[in-house]
Amino acid sequence: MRLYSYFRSSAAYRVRIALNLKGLAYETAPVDLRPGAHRTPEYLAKNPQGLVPALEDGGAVLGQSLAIIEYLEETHPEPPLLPRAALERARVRSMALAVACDMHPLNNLRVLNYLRSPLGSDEEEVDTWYRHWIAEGFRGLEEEARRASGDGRHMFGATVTLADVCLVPQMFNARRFKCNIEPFPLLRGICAHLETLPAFARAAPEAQPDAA
Ligand SMILES: N[C@@H](CCC(=O)N[C@@H](CS)C(=O)NCC(=O)O)C(=O)O
Repeated sequence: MRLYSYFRSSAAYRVRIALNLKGLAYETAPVDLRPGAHRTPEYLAKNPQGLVPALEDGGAVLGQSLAIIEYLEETHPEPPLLPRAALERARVRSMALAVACDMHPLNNLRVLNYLRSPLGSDEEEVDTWYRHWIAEGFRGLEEEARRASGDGRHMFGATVTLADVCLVPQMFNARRFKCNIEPFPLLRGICAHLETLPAFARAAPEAQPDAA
């Protein structure tokens, strides 16, 4: 398998964690977002959505991190990233989607760039925007984790799930943009634990071949 990835992409970071958790070997094909490598005809031929990550498997290329992770879950079910019971699976997906659908898209590079130009926001306004949406999302997730975590070290129950896979990269982004994460002690504690696990540590931005 080949993963089109950018070291600081939190969506790619999710897929790297999932691949590592499932013990799947892959090669990294770096796509540098800074000069716009994701908008070149070569990359768009691979992934017409023009975003990273994309996973190539057996000649097929798939975009969207959660679609990729669900594909890996179906093709490599062990260890499972979703619980067995339907209601529990839905709860884990609900937390994962809060990150992937409600938080991350508002703070994506192209959205921040659009705020700068043509909308004319300065860096302070962009930071305010960024931090607002992190705080809004984490507020709900902190409470959900309080209800669902079984041990204070995982978002749901006492094993790693898709919700954890989505949380850690989002926390990385929050720290990178100096968001106030003090009000979210449970999320911080969960991340502190997860980041010690080899599958998460090897997926971290600073551990990637294109880290710079
Ligand atoms: N919903 C997509 C989001 C993918 C995405 O937005 N990736 C970012 C990096 S984290 C990207 O390629 N951004 C390029 C841009 O905004 O121009 C997923 O989960 O894969």
